[in-house]
Amino acid sequence: KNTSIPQTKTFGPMGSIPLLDRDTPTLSLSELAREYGPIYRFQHLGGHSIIIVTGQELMKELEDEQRFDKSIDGSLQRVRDFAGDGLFTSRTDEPNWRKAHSILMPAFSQQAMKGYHDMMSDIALQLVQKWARLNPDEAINVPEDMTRLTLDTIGLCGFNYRFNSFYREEANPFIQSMVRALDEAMHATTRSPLQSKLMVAKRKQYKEDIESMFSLVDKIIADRQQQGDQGETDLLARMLGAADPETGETLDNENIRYQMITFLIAGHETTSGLLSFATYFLMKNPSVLEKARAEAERVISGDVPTYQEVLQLSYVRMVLNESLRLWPTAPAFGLYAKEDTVIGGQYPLAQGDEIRVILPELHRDKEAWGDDVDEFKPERFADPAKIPAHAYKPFGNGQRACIGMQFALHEAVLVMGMILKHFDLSFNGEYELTIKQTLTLKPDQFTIRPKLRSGHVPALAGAIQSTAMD
Ligand code: FDE
Repeated sequence: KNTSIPQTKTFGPMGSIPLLDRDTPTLSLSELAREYGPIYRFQHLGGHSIIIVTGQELMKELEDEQRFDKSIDGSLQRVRDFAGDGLFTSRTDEPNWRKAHSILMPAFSQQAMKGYHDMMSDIALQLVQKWARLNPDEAINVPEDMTRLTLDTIGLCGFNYRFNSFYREEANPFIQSMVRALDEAMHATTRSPLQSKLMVAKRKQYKEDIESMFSLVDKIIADRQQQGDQGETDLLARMLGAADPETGETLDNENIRYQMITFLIAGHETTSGLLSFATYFLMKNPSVLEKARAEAERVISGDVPTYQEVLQLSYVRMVLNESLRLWPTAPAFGLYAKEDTVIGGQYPLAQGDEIRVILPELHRDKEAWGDDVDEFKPERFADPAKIPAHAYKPFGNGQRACIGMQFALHEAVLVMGMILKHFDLSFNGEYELTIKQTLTLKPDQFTIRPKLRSGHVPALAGAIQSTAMD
């Protein structure tokens, strides 16, 4: 028997929008799930509605790719203004999705991480050396430094380009444009068309930001094409050279531009948020911190872990997994029904219905995780067979899941291992966790005082040596 889906309160033409905190819409949707349950209909502007899902039983059904596919609506549709038909923002039926997916999958395999390891170490050392050289009264803004790290890492591994963010006080101009454009893409969806028209200055800024992103990446592409193949093994080399095994075609320059912007967006905000939350959780949970540190000390022989040692940091990896459970930094993904169907044995969906899976709530489903859902317990991930897969989707689902997962985890384990080995961490005064949302989540205003544990500043010489011994 069919039941209708619970529906949120509405406010005339504004629909249910007034129920959202515009700066943290995903957190508001999480809270509404506590009121309306694991499935509810949220009324958007102009009679458009989306179905919010936050429970594992329903998620299990949404995994069926015969009936559901990734949807590109709302903010993602806006992000297409600058990420075009790149992997993240293309529909599954657009030719460039499958083409780029086949061409780029090998570049993100566990095996491929060997090729990025030294570049990742290079940037990780920049962070560690900065922290090692602080004066005793200086504090570090964690999300800011993690963003420097992750942006520089994807820049170097992706395009052999150095943003050199550790040499700048202000965020790199490219990042300023990107952050503003993402912020605009998020906020624009909760504005009426009239409100948007009135925001002339915002629109002008948005246009300029997009142009400046395009001009940076187009220049990198042009420079590389001019210079010719010099044996680079980065993503750009693969995009310029590799052909799709199915069609024999390569990616065109416009699509490469979109992929580069996509990797810069997807590869740095999400991973920097992950590292920031993980740092926070370690500091809040001293017994976890001690266990992770003991592992880092046992496993990492030099100043910088080798590729093999990163694979051995399994507890650190569990810490990151648990951090992604409580605060998945890409906090939601969208699907649509490909046909009329029923889910949960009772909720009818019409073809084209839009669904949004809200991860912070899904990851707190008590039926899946137990009553201690709000506690930080990396041990939940000790046995892969015991992870409730339908209630854990920090990297999305199915064929449209994150292509950068191994990349993000290798980078994050490497850096966390080094931080654990080399620093004692303390909060810079009182800190109460608050969440900042752009399209991704991060801890807001989170500052710490790292203190070098030995008198010795970790050095690149150690890194080269330890890699050579591998
Ligand atoms: C994707 C992704 C996802 C899905 C989304 C949807 O569905 O909408 C998710 C959830 C994610 N991703 C998440 C994440 C987290 C982290 C830390 C990350 N992520 C990282 C990264 C890095 C890189 C490079 C990346 N990432 C990338 C990416 C891409 C390209 C994508 C799309 C795919 C397809 O094909 O679709 C993603 N990522 Fe991520």
